[in-house]
Amino acid sequence: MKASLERRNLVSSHWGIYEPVADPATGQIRALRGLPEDPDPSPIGLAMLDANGSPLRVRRPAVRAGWLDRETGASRLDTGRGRGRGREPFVEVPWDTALELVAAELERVRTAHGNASIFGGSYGWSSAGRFHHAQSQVHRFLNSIGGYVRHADSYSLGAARVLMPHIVASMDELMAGHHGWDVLAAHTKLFVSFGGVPAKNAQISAGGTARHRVREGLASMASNGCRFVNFSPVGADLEVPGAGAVEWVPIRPNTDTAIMLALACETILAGSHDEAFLASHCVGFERWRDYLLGEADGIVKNADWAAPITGVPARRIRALAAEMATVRTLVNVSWSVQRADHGEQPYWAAVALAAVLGQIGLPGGGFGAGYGAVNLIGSPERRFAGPTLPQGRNAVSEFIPVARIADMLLRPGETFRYNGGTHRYPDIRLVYWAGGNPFHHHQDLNRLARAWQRPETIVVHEQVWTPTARMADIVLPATTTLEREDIGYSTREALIVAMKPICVPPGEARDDYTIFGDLARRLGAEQAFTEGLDARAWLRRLYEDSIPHAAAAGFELPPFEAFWDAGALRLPEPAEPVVMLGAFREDPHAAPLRTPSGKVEIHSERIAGFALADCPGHPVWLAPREWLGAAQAEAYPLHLISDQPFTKLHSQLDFSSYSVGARIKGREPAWIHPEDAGARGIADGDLVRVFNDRGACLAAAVVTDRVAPRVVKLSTGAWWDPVDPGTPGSLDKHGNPNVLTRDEPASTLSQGCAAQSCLVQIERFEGEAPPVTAFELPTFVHR
Ligand SMILES: Nc1nc2c(c(=O)[nH]1)N[C@H]1C(S)=C(S)[C@@H](COP(=O)(O)OP(=O)(O)OC[C@H]3O[C@@H](n4cnc5c(=O)[nH]c(N)nc54)[C@H](O)[C@@H]3O)O[C@H]1N2
Ligand SMILES: Nc1nc2c(c(=O)[nH]1)N[C@H]1C(S)=C(S)[C@@H](COP(=O)(O)OP(=O)(O)OC[C@H]3O[C@@H](n4cnc5c(=O)[nH]c(N)nc54)[C@H](O)[C@@H]3O)O[C@H]1N2
Ligand SMILES: [Mo]
Repeated sequence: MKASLERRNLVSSHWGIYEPVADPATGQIRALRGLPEDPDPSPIGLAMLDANGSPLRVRRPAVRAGWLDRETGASRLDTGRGRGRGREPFVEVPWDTALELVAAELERVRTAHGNASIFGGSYGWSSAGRFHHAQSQVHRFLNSIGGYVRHADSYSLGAARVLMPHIVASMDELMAGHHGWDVLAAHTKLFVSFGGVPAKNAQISAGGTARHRVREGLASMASNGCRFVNFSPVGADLEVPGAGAVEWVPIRPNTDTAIMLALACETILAGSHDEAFLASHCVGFERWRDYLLGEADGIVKNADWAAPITGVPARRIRALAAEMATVRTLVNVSWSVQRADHGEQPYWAAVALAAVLGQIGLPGGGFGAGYGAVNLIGSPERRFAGPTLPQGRNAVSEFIPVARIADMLLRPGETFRYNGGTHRYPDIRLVYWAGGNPFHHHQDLNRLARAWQRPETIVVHEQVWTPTARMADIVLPATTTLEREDIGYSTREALIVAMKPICVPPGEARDDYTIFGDLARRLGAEQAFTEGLDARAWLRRLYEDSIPHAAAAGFELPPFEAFWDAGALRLPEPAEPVVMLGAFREDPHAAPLRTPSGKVEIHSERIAGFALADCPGHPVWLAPREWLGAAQAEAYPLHLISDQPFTKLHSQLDFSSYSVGARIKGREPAWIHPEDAGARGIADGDLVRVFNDRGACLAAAVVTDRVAPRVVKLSTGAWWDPVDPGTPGSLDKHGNPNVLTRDEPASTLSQGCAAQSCLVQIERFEGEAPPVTAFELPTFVHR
């Protein structure tokens, strides 16, 4: 079967694939529009074009004044070296000067301290395009000069990525393997979700969505008679057209595990568990059953036990358990529930509950891990990895779990546990970031700001003056996807796009590849990095290297020229519907899982062997350190949910008209329940101060009963905007929830991001509010 050429001119982005619209008179591109065949294009990407020419673009290489002085000997490296970050002005310098400075500094650091003193993790979403993917580029570059300290896992799925391979399958395998929406529509009668199926999140898929499927998928399930039960602190997480399709059960945040334990316990007490499936496809059921029935601790984990923990009435849990045992049921957990203290537990409990129901591997039954998290989940399209840039070999073995960056900077030499092993934090002298925004994404930003003072040098490639760029020593201006050639493709989508530039780079912005190529030459690694190829030659190489993978996926790709000339390629329709773990269900001996036993591990000998108090050998209820049941809830009686934003991808395009237009009084909206607002004299639209011991930010109240009482929802995405950057505890004027979140791991198993375990207080903001300055340029001085 052949992929078919389509003669089109398309723009690919994380928000989807768009068509540029040219002015008929001038031929100039003046707007973007959604793909005509996409039933639900995302409005976010439409703003990409106007944001491209923003005054916030980094136009020339810039160096922090204090860092330059240090270079010329005016200040010493070892005295308060990073204190000026985010405070001092920048000096713009010519490209040659900037490249000389960066190359010399890399050379000095690697010679004096070794490559294990360079942190190059560069976490973040970069941009669409398989070649100019900034994070891949920086990794390849640093590998070519001797390696760097990398990061493991992601903020998205820190706990799940470590846990799931031990008990069922890797997250990559599962993400590609979810039942297709067509399978759900045909078979699923009851869809029980923890954290919803947020269509707002499925606007996104890394690389370029051709068809946004979540709303149509949910609608076709509902019209086939599926009912939805959504345990969530936020009702808006699951919206399906049609009256009565969704039952929202408000739940106390971070208590999902208790509901799942109770559902399993009630199923077992009723004798409705699937003993045959548990015996043939699972190990460790008896150990878990004993725990659920309270054999050791005398506590039966039934519905009456779960009710006071979760705030969900016992009879609702019991009735649901009875229903789940009789109809084709899917248990879905959002990614957010594992981004919490003990985040492994709801994932393990969901798998174990699905095992008790005995529907794993049946069409439309079992468990799901993130329907709605990104458009990829539930895609019926072919499985093809697509063209990928080889990153080379990293000669440095040191790494950190991604969300431990502040710990690494603050505690060099100290040990940490990870996935059963013990490792040591390296001593970082130089931080290199391209394609991410840690001063948006990391928890407890005031703590990160302190940790960030420690390295000797921080280099950032950026398109715009983000908070992270402002906190750097050397900022190099990067191009955007609209300004360069690339190949756009998102896994499990049907279109591969030949991305052609539609804008001219502003100022002196350069491609990350060009920048790294120039640095590699200065450091004697040009051949290793570029292999003598220019960007176009790389596109051809990546494309041609993917031809055998396409063949393995059952289709043929045309020659590169034909693809490039036509502009787009459509992959053939998939051969068969995707049924998650169907082959394993059919024959667990012929298609075993890659777990130690080859089966679903309800109890894991391996994890039990790690002897971790915060992640024992089977799913358990462990109260989070910070939740509404904790002692701190007296001072901070509201649980903060910092979810993904509706109007942008993380911090990207925060300054766009679309994102700014959704602000209230220039601040990020904070959803609060009418009872909680009323008790505090807060009216809809009021400016509020959200605070705890770690920090405070301004936001604007949206008073709504779409959040549960005692829950505040403040989405991520606002560029951190402290009154006094660099001063711990400084008020953030814009509404970035990460000034409030805790910088503690989910557990010592995964060390995953646990942003969703966070308590706050909120009050009306009285008086004159300081203006938002996040979208002003930093100060520049001439030298
Ligand atoms: N528009 C948009 N879409 C995105 C992104 C974006 O930035 N913007 N980011 C993308 C990325 S990188 C990722 S990793 C995914 C993340 O996907 P998710 O992690 O699933 O997304 P969130 O929006 O953080 O959370 C989904 C919902 O879970 C609920 N929730 C939070 N805590 C709890 C809890 O303790 N229990 C229960 N039952 N529910 C809870 C919240 O109400 C929240 O609205 O989203 C992707 N999609
Ligand atoms: N409280 C809380 N915090 C969270 C989360 C949460 O749920 N709650 N979610 C977490 C999750 S799941 C994620 S994925 C992270 C998001 O992590 P972030 O790092 O915040 O993600 P982005 O905003 O996508 O950052 C990408 C940056 O790269 C830049 N960039 C884009 N393209 C290019 C390019 O071609 N070259 C260069 N040099 N730069 C480029 C963009 O301008 C942008 O600044 O946030 C995490 N933080
Ligand atoms: Mo993510």
